[in-house]
Amino acid sequence: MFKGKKFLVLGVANDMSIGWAISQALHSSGAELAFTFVNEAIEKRVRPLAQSLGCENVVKCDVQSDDDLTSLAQYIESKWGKFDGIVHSVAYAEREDLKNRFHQTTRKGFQTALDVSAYSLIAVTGKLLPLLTPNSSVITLTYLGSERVVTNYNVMGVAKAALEASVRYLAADVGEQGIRVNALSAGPIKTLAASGIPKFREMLTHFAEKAPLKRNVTLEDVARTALFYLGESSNGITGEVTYIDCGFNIIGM
Ligand code: NAD
Ligand code: 0WE
Repeated sequence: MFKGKKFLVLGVANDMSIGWAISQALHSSGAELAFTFVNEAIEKRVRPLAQSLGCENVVKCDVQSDDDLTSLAQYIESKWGKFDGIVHSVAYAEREDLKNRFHQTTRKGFQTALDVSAYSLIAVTGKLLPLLTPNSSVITLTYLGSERVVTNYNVMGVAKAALEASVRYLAADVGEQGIRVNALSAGPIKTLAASGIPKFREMLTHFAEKAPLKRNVTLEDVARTALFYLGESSNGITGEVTYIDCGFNIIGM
């Protein structure tokens, strides 16, 4: 289905990452991949994972660095020339901002969360735009905390609101080049980004009790929907935020 197609994946940290689940699904469907890492600690995990798919395309990109974004574009151009899509699976807020009261969010914490988690989608898409083929697809990962208050999600909720709005403005902007931009809003999954979040286990239990499907969301659930949005099955869809949440968001009481 994706034979001969090439996708860049940002945000694989380990074998539990949502980005990795999407990468495995893409690989199984015949796609060629490239991966980025933010620092050396993550590089040590990403390289072996990439190699397990027979992939040598691994490059540093801290999305807070304009130089890294420029060298990422140069790397992709040298390896591939043109390519077919981007999986943006990156988010970060300072730990204190996911623990303190929301009114204690610092200017620095706000800037970091919004820069890494929202602006990076604009920057990455913009830098790579000349290399994206017509009919290519960009996806990003978001969370319900953008539109509903989720205890402790705090400034990340503000960042995800900015990310989802950016998806709409990007979709409107790059649509004339035949490029689509969509967000997948996943329910809670125990990944690295979820580790160390107080009471995450309890959140998963609550979610599985309340969600219409009476279970938690799996990495495979997200990966399957990601393939739909990355491929031609979704050719008429852009600027959307799609829930992959076992129906959790529809419940009032
Ligand atoms: P993860 O920790 O595996 O992935 C987050 C990635 O962001 C890591 O690879 C990390 O290295 C990367 N990153 C952080 N700062 C960066 C920077 N400055 N430059 C480049 N990369 C940077 O966790 P995950 O749960 O797979 O998260 C992936 C995406 O899914 C995030 O956008 C997250 O908000 C979103 N999401 C997660 C859940 C969940 O419950 N796990 C639910 C909905 C949405
Ligand atoms: O987007 C996320 C997590 C994003 C995240 C996680 C961390 C933990 C480690 C961003 N930055 C950091 N910084 C760190 O230092 N999710 C959707 C998962 C998540 O995180 C929560 C959640 C859910 C769900 C935090 C509080 C409440 C719910």
